Amino acid sequence: MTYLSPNQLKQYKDEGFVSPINVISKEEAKKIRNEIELIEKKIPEELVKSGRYNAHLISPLLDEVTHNSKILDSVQSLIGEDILVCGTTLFIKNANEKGFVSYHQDAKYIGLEPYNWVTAWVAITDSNEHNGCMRMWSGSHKDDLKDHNQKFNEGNLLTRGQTVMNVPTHETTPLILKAGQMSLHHPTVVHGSDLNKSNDRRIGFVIQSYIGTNVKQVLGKNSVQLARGNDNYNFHKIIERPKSLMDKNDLKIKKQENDNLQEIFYKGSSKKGAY
Ligand SMILES: O=C(O)CCC(=O)C(=O)O
Repeated sequence: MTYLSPNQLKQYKDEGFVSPINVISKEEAKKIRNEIELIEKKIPEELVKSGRYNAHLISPLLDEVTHNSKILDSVQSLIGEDILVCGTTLFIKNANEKGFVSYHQDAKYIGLEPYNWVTAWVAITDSNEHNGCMRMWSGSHKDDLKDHNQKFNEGNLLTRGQTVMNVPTHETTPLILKAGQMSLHHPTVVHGSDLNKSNDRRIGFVIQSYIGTNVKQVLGKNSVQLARGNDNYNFHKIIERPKSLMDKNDLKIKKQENDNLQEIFYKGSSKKGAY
C-alpha cells in the first residue's frame, strides 16, 4: 500500500499538486514508450490530434498503468476508495516542434462536477525544464474558476488554446519528473508548460482524470472504467478494457469516445482548433 503521506497530503492541500511520486520503473516506462511508438508506426494517424485521447483503450501497457495499484493508492488518498477512470491523454512534445500548453484550469472545460477528481501525469520520458515539463501556479486551486481567453494559438496542445491571463510565470513551480514518476494535480490549479528545447520527445501519459463515483459529466457523455471499489451511482456508461494491442473493435470504441470528448471540449465554441 502506498497511500500519500501526511506531508504529501499537505502539499496537495496547500499547493494544488503533489510530486514526484515513484510509480513504475524506468524500464517499464521504456516498454510503454516502445508500445506507443509501435502504434504510431503501424497506424500513423492514430495518436495525433483528437486521437491522443484514450490510448489506454487500445494499448495493454497504457491500460496497465491506468489501473496501476500504486497510482490508485495515491488517488484513493485524495478522492476516496470508489474510483473511476474517465479518460486519458497523451501529451507528446516532439523535439523541434512548437508544442506548448497555455496556463489553464482543467475544471474550466472538462465538465466534471463536483470536483472530487484528480489528474495523474505519468512521465514516460524524463520531463524537466529543458524539455517543457508542466509548471504549476502553486496555491491557485484555492481561488474560484478564472476567466480563460480562447486563443487557438499555433502549437498550443489545448483544443481551444484556453488561457488564463496574468499568470506570474516566473513564480510557477516546474514539476521535474524522471521516467516512471508521476505528479497529481487538482482540478482548479492553474498550470501549463513551455516548449521542448531538447533533442528528444517528451511524453506524458495523463489519466485525465480519476473521478469519484459521485462525479457527473455535465457537458456531455463520458464512458468510464471502474478502477477500484464500487460504483453505487451508475452515472456513466462502462467501457471495456482493451483485448489486445490495436484490436479492431477497440480502435472503433476509442474513436467513438473521442468524438464524444471533442463535443465536450468544443461545447459553446463555433471555432475548431488544431487538436
Ligand atoms: O503535458 C503538459 O505539458 C500539460 C498537461 C496538462 O495540462 C494536464 O495534464 O492537465
